[in-house]
Amino acid sequence: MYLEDPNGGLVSVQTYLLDEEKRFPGATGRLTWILSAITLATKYISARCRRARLEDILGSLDSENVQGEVQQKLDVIANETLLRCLGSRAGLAIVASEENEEPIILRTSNDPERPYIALFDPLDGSSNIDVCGGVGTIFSILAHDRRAKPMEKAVLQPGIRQVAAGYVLYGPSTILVMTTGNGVQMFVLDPSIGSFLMVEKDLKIPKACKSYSINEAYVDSFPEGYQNYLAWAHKNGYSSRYAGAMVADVHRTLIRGGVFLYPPTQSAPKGKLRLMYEANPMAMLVEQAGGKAYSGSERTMELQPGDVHDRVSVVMGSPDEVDLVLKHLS
Ligand code: AHM
Ligand code: MG
Repeated sequence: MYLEDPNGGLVSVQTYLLDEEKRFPGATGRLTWILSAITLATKYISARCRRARLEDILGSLDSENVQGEVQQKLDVIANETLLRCLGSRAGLAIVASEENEEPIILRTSNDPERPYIALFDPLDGSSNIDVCGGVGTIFSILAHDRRAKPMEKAVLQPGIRQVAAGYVLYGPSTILVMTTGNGVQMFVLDPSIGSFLMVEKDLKIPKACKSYSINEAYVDSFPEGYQNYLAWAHKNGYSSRYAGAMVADVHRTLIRGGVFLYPPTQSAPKGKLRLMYEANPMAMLVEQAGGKAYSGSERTMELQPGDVHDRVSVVMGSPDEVDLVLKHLS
């Protein structure tokens, strides 16, 4: 059910953001304008995902992305859509995508009118689209650091410096979950009016839930602590849920509780997921909802990235469940 404002009006994502701006007397509206580029792009991506089979845009291309991974046709469409929508917005100095080798500098001048950086994973879990499974877009907004030299290095900031983060899940409905550092809000796209409407304000993750989300097929190549945790969970009445798309798995974890894990493996010794495009924005959401997010023994959002495509291990979710995992890792 839609939430209403005190006057009985619907709360769209734009209404919410304009209201949020009022909390900051000096607000310029630039962040709102950037976030509205993301809602525009994701509405378009949502429509393309829904028609993917009909438009023959399922499956992979012959090309690989910067990380040597096969690109899906929709990866490329989603990436171009976000770059097009964000690239024209005043307020952005740099845009970085999981699909592009280098961050894109939108203005080489250190223009003070462009105080933000946007990073995104355009279509996370994209191979799920072929089987009509959930996929999503993940985004992170940082304040631009104009002192950085060369300028691309300005993106290399720890997650605690994010000013906004969120994801859009393209599932049975299209859902936007986001934070600007003042709690987590959830919106559902009403396709009949083309607008994201608020359905939950200040979302909180359950404190505990006996559920874990992990690709357990790799158990033999996880470090011992994760193997011990899983053996302990088996004996203690846990259930397992894994969609294979981080957005879908973290969304379920936020709503139902539990823990989402992607440990280091022999083939990905640092972990598979990307710190800046996936782990940090999800960590900000989970923490803002009252949960915890760690990479090994370190809080994910305190890690200093060395490269924009850095990978990390991930343990995030309900605070009590994350503590139980960490206990087995120590
Ligand atoms: P992608 O960004 O290339 O789609 O990869 C990230 C995805 C995540 O959505 C998901 O959690 C993970 O890869 C699944 O990996 P695996 O198939 O190894 O379980
Ligand atoms: Mg991804």
